[in-house]
Amino acid sequence: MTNPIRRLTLSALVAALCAAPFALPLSAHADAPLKIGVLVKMPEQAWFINEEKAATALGQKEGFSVVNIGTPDGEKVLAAIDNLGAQGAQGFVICPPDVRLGPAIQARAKRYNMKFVTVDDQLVDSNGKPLAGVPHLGMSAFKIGNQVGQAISDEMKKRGWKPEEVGAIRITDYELPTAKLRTDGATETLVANGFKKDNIFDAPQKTTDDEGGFNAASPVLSKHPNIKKWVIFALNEESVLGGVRATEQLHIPGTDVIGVGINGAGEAFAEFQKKEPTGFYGTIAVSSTNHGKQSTQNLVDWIKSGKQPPADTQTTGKLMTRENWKDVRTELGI
Ligand code: FCA
Repeated sequence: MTNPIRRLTLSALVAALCAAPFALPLSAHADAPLKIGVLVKMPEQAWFINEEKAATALGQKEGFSVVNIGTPDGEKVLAAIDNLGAQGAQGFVICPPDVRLGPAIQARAKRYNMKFVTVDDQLVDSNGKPLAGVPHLGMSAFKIGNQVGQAISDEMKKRGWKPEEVGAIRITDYELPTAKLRTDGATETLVANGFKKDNIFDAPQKTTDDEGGFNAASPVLSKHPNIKKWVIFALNEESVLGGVRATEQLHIPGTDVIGVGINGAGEAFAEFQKKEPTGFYGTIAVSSTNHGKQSTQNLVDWIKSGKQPPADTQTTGKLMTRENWKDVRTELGI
């Protein structure tokens, strides 16, 4: 059997050699300019690209450097922390690929004496409770979900849809607490506005992106060919767009679909710029720029002053549609 301690030491050494062959030894970093990492679970998603950009821009303005690393799984997260440690980084902002990595991430950060904060997805401990001592910044998930439900209800009314003829595809990720809160919030408001509970169908997703949304929604649609009008909601607009693409594949007209997402990033903008409206009606936009900037600022202040950031900061959102998306985008600085 390999000695785990020896293996860890070796892997840290290898990471150090590969990542920063010219880096100074750890002890010499005390006076070096501040360096931090930004680790995101889906580096290809517009939301996370914006967050990284905002962190980098803040660093340029305030004189610290930012290393952006895509970390789609647990192994990549731990390797990224080793890499950062070898480079003498003093902390990182992370949106983890799995919130249950909490204790593992905390242990690895401690090894390098690094501070870290979470953004968007809050890490949990072995009991499923928010990881203590790790400041978090994320959406006010349930309330934003309520806004999704309200936007769908308002648009259903505007189109004169009768509740009994409409089905809902609820694209879910119940392993991610913020995702569950968002879809629970949407459900609560829909039902309060008269949506039929029995007409809400769960579509569990494997990944929180377009593909995950498409693959989750398709079987629900094929199971209910008698339902002609659909509303679609999920934790984010990428998943909802996947669901909308699934309705298009079955030739359900866009006028018979009301999809409302969450995020307000690049994909929604592209959709709003299409000549003809699609089934993607709108999205609750939240400022990804602010998420990236504020969480980075919190971390850097903490490193510099020793003052721990607030335990849980919750941000708000605004409905963005084809009609107002440019204004909302400017307003939120996205
Ligand atoms: C989660 C989602 C992202 C974004 C973020 C704020 O991480 O997967 O799309 O909504 O929360």
